[in-house]
Amino acid sequence: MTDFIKTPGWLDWFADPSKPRFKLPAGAVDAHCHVFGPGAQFPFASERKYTPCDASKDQLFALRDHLGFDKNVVVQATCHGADNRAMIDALLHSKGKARGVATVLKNVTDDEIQYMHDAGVRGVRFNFVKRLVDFTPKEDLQEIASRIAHWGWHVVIYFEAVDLPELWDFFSQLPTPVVVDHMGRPDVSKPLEGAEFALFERFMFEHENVWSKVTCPERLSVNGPKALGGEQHAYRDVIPFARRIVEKYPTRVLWGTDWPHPNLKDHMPDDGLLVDFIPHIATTAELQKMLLVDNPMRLYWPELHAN
Ligand code: 0GY
Repeated sequence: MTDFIKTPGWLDWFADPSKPRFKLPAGAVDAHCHVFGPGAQFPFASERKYTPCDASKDQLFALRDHLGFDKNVVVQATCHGADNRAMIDALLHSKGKARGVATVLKNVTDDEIQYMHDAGVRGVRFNFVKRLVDFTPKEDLQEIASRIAHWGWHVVIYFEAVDLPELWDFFSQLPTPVVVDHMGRPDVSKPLEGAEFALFERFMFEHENVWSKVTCPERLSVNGPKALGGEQHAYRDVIPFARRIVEKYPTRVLWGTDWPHPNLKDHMPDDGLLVDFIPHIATTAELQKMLLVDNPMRLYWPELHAN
């Protein structure tokens, strides 16, 4: 058994989140969250760039129930590399209430893909955030994408806004639905109408297979979590960016908590307050139902989704 020592300064997830005031629609899906280990059972990968606290499947499912979600999409965290056992273990113990997104290497076999599919994996994640992963050649990713397309899976991409121009052509030829993490991480201190976010909007406009997670205000915000009263909400600087994407592309957006919130440096969000952020970016019951129920069900549980 290995004892892991957390990265210095690591912030643990919020142990006692508030009960959200916003009532989630029936069947809501937390479409971006992770499990970490526990390290003693599922050791963290040797190539990891951080060592987190433990965040088990049971703790994730308890949070799901506390917040009022019905289902989870568990995204493989980089601290586990391409060893998907902790994520798959969560899916297998979820009683059908979790689906997953894996990290795979080019040498993954068809049998392994089939095993993951049967466990509930429906996508792979390609990560271009340099502080999180080592470089993988684009040809390898291209090969993986064409393999997993046969299972009807999609590709989740994580990148920083400044890197979109360089990655545009590669993303454009992916043969599957493509889901962008956290709106491509816009710099929200730049204008909503500025060139950087306009490029991301153009990316969604020109590619009908591209979806976006309108997630992680706590990661993107410069204002931070303090609600200043009146109309000023926690993470208020992120609201216009997320609302723009929700309103322009209501059928291609997803929302998730990002629990247990890896690598935050200055504060750990109260997950209840994160749920209370949702009605500020999806302002009608119809938009909320698309964001939280219809869209994730179409992508992750199509067999249960009526239309
Ligand atoms: C996120 C964001 C981060 C980390 C990971 O897999 C990961 O390690 O995704 C990050 O550090 O920005 O979506 O959880």
